[in-house]
Amino acid sequence: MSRNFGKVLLSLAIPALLVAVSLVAPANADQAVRLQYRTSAPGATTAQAEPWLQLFNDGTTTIPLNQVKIRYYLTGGETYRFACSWAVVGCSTVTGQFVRQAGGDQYLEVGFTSGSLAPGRTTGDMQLRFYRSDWQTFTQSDDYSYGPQTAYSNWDKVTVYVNGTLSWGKPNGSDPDPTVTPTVPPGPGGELFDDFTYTGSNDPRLAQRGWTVRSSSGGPGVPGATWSPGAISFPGGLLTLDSSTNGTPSGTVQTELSTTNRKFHEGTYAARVRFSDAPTSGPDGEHVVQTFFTITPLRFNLDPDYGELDFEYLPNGGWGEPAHILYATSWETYQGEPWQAVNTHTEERASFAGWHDLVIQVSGGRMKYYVDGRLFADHGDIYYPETPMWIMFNQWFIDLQGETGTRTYRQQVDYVFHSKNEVLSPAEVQSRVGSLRSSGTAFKDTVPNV
Ligand SMILES: [Ca+2]
Ligand SMILES: [Ca+2]
Repeated sequence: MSRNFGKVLLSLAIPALLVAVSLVAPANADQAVRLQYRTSAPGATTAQAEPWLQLFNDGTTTIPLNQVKIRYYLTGGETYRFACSWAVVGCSTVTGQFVRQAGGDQYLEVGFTSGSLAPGRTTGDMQLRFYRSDWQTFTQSDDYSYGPQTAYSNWDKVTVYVNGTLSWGKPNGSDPDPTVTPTVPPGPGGELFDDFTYTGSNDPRLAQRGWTVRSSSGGPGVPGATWSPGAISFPGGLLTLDSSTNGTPSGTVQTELSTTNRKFHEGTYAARVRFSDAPTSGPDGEHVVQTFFTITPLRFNLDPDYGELDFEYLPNGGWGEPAHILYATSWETYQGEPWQAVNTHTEERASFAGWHDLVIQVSGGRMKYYVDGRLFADHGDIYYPETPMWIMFNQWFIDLQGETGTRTYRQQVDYVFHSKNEVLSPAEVQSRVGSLRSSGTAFKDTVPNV
């Protein structure tokens, strides 16, 4: 379905929904919600705002929490990051995003991915916090929703919407009418799509379209190995990485394609990737790593603004694993010497040879990794990326097994897709890519540089 068609359906559906609501559920009597607020950081200026909230259902019907949005209004357009410190309902079900309003202000919109609130019940404590992305102190006393009270009481300067209807509180003046398309929707902020229809790694369109074919030496992989543009090709519109080794470092060729611009942060990442268990030629058994990932530079050891989200397939094991294994790994940071990794991972010991649809959603403090539509990993917390990243594909060798004869491993990628600031399900990604292809689009990049 094209995006325009979807918008038409949405605009038709809203009036019908309003009619239904006004006939069936008058005056919100059945869904009376009430919000209490306190802060645990009451200072007028602070390094971190700490609004604690609890939501009450004073009505007579159960409210699915995924229909609830809580808005906390801020003054000014600074870039903030949201975090959930602790919640009775579980921080993993609590989302937060900042929505820009007309006039230059913004609100934090808190939502829920699951759960429900029965009549007479409360969510209990939700200990939330947010801070400036540069960790500078800021003035919170001018924020509309802020109050200095450190004990819970009803607070109408934080609003609650149920199914898009204002159900508690008084919005800040420039709050968009929730029944109308927002002035600044939290929707897509640009798309990248590449079907990899290039003539070869020396095709000048690669650089024009923001790709770097790696030739510079260095890690990861075997020290002394060559990163070779000549081992990257595009037969039939498939990015093809042919990494090989003759068993010696100087005879080892690794491959990498990276976006040139580091501009990808929150949103949805997707690629259709073909992993392989066996070499296309030569003896098998090398500890090869086949990847789709995002990454930032490490400015210094244990740089907290480092970020990396990996799909890594090891067809022959490695890192102490005896056989094929797929990892999804999310990095807070690391240092090289002595080696210290601050990361979390999910693994599955199975063969993933063949084509797979890989998706990573980055939003609201969570990173969800999907393989062929199945949720493979769900990470968050300190591992959430703080800054924009590059998108990369590479194939490299952890170490060498001492076989003789040259062996070549092949990883292929059919397409890469990213939608900035938009969470798309794997099925929605398929639909979006299908629409791009049916409109004859082989490449598109509307993701702004940052
Ligand atoms: Ca980090
Ligand atoms: Ca393709």
